[in-house]
Amino acid sequence: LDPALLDQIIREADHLRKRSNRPTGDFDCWVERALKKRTRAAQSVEIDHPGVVASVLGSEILVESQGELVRVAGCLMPLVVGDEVRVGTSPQGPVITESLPRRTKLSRPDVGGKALEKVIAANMDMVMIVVSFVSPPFHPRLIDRFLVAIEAGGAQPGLCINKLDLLGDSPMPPEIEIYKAIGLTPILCSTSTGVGLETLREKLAGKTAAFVGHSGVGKSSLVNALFPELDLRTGEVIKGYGRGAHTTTWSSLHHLPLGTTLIDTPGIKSLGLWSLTLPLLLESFPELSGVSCRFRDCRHQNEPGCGVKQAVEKGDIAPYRYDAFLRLLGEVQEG
Ligand SMILES: Nc1nc2c(ncn2[C@@H]2O[C@H](COP(=O)(O)OP(=O)(O)OP(=O)(O)O)[C@@H](O)[C@H]2O)c(=O)[nH]1
Ligand SMILES: [Mg+2]
Ligand SMILES: [Zn+2]
Repeated sequence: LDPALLDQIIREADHLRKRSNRPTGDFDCWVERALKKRTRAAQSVEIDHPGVVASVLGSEILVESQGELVRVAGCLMPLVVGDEVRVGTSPQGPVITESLPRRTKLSRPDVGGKALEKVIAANMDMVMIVVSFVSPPFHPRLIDRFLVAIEAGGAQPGLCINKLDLLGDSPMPPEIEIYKAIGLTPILCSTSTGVGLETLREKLAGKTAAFVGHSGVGKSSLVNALFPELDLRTGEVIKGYGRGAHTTTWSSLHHLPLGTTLIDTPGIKSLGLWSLTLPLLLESFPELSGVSCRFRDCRHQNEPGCGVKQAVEKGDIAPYRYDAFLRLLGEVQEG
């Protein structure tokens, strides 16, 4: 018998004894009872199957398993949409028997307690940052923040700019070329006219992708456009404010034909960065980390002769992105 398992059984036996009204008798008897309890527990869930968490509503979890949605009540595991689990049937109903390690995740600090990590979704190959033209207005600053959070969680970033129909004859914002230059070519699209949707579909083919961004940019509309049978709820942008009405209130996962899986998420007001370090920040700015600077551990901030600052002055690094870097540098957790 494995010594760790033996230890565990002894602990369980001791626990049974302490909880009993008559904690007397030979300890062996309590070990025997603990073993019997284990056997019963093992019998009550005979088979479990792989599944993926499709939505989480408090302790109620919807798991997609074997092509069906299974409702698991009273689950105490800290699961998020996209988590891979095993689900089985106990006499009390469906239970999650195991949650598997996450391959990737997207996190932010918990709004309630900043020292806690809040995982938005797990196991996606790509996180599609969605922004819009005009309504809500184009907010490129959020893109830089998402790029850091996505890099930290191990998924690939994508950028989708929706509501192209609203741009009219106005010129393209200059930031679009800047993101192209760092390899994040935006997909310009409109769910109203259908432009760009085929490109988006191709980009996501066979992948698991989460749609993230401000409220009202059209995340749910895009998921609906890619898979019309879904009919997710969408909501008007509040007139005069240029903001969405926070229509989607929980994340949900959907399997599309041809092996694509999409995760719709609620719109966020702002994105805090979870455990931001200087190395992570630099990895999120490939155009900065690619420049050689003669100082080791340089913050590329005020150091005289810094290679990055020289590259900005020569025009090799977009001042807009360098400015974004400096803003985020102020949020780096020291030590
Ligand atoms: N003009 C225009 N309107 C769009 C487009 N895509 C979506 N909308 C509208 O924008 C509004 C918001 O769309 P949603 O899909 O609910 O936005 P969301 O990002 O899911 O918002 P939250 O769920 O609140 O985070 C709705 O009124 C949509 O009809 C588009 O390409 N062009
Ligand atoms: Mg939505
Ligand atoms: Zn430097």
